[in-house]
Amino acid sequence: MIPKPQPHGWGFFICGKLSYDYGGSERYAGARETMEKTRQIILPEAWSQQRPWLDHPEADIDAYVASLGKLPDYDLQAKLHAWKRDGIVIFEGAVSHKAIDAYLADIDLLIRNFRDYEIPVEVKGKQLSSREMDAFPDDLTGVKLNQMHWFSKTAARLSLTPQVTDFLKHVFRAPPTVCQSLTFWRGSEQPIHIDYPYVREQNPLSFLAASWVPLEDVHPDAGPLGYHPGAHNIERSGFFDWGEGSIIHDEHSQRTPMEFAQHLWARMAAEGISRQEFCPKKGDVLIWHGNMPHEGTRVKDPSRTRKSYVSHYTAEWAAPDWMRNHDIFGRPVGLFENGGNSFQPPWVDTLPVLPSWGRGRPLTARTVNNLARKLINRFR
Ligand SMILES: O=C(O)CCC(=O)C(=O)O
Repeated sequence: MIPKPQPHGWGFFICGKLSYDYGGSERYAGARETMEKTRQIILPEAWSQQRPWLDHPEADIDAYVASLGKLPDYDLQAKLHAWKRDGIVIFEGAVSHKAIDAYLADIDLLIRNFRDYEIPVEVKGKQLSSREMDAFPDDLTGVKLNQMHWFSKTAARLSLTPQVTDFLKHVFRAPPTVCQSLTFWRGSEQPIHIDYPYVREQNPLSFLAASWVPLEDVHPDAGPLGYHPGAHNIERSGFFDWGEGSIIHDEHSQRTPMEFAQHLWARMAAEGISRQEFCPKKGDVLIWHGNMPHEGTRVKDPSRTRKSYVSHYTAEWAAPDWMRNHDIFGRPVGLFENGGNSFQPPWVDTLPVLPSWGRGRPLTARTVNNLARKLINRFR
């Protein structure tokens, strides 16, 4: 008898970040094994020694751009200078409304049929699988959908917006690979933080960036994204010691995310760096550096939504092995377009995905095995 798959608590996503509290399911043994291996103290040198080229003071952007044969359809040179100076770039009107609407339709479908899926959802801080939920809150307050790029092709497509993948290719000097995604319906009011202590599966740690795509025009009272231009420079943000000198957060950390926020507030004040708010139009996209302090600002008008989709990326070669997945013909599993990668990791092979991925599932060792077991069971 094949045991019926049990919905997973997806406990290993805390605040939408990968954490070590992964729950006990055998189905995610691969994820668990990898994460145990990565349980370690990471010292500031790990950040400083191997950084993307633009983070080196002597990075010569003009020479780099001059060395390129073909230039993209935007001002790459100006954008790279802005990245180096501010740690933020904005592309206006870069995301197609059609692509956004297709993703909103997928979210709508998920919300109407959430028990058909095992999507990691956070509701008011509680981590759940969509299958175990009683209902979504009516106004979707406090709802965050995690890793939708695994389950929805339209989400993966938003992660791989052409100008974003192209720009990140120059930042990393390698194809960007999505390592995490978060979908918010309303302002998150998340205190100021930097991503790498939490999004830390990439090696080296410093090969990290994120894109923030509004799924609608963002009103200033809806709790826009806040960021601190120039604070991505490690000299200005400083390192935060989570305990024993480690710069990453895990279940052994002796200090809390709120202490981290206090450290960052103090650093921003000492450096005289003020906060800017991003109130974009649908179709704009903001990309931030992996060391950029950012936050969800206060929602002044709780009746307003602030639908947004965030992707975190690393360089192709820096992505952890557990993320990579190939079918029995050796083809990568996921969405690979515009020079970027969005893998569906192996444990998603046997989970239900939204129809936007198409009907068939990839023929991986896992799906073939699963099929064979189902057939044997049927004729037994
Ligand atoms: O959109 C927000 O409010 C915050 C997003 C965020 O902090 C993140 O994705 O790291």
